[in-house]
Amino acid sequence: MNALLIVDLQKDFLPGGALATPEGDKVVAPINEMQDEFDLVVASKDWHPPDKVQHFQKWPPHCIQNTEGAEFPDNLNRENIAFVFKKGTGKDDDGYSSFEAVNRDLEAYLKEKGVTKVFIAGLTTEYCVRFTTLDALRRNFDTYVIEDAIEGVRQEEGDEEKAKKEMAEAGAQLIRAEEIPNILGH
Ligand code: VGL
Repeated sequence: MNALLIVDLQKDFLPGGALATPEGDKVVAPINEMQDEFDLVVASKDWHPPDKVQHFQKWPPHCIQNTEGAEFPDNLNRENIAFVFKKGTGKDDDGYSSFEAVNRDLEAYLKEKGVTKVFIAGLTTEYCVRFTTLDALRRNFDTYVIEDAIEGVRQEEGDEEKAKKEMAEAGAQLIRAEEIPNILGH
């Protein structure tokens, strides 16, 4: 079994949002198109309480529970999303990795369904995509990062490249969306 994991594709991370990636809106169309390829589609959301402590000293307040900024973009196809894993819900955690979700255990969920291959798309390359990918590898999933379906927050020049290199060196396969059918044997 294979799964697509859509990481933190939320309005606050899109251009105009509270913690915008400059080109985050570019990933929505490819993510819509690729969903049919997978046995399972799941998503994660950054889901912070308003009184979050340390994380909101590092970052402008974003993805606050039950606010518009925490919603998926209106043009994202949500029909196939089997479950939304919410993380960053504590007062003190950064909650960068989707595997930190507290409403359901992502690793157990995927393993119960027999998923061995995890394909990662979404936002942001340097933080939640990176931490989620490294955690997927630690949990022994065959882990693919879809390069044309992720975008960086680009705080510093070179951060995105550094993040991609770190993911590749840890064992992730960096692929392009057009390679997915081939990898899945379709
Ligand atoms: C993220 C920065 C701060 C992310 C979350 O979703 O990648 N980045 N919080």
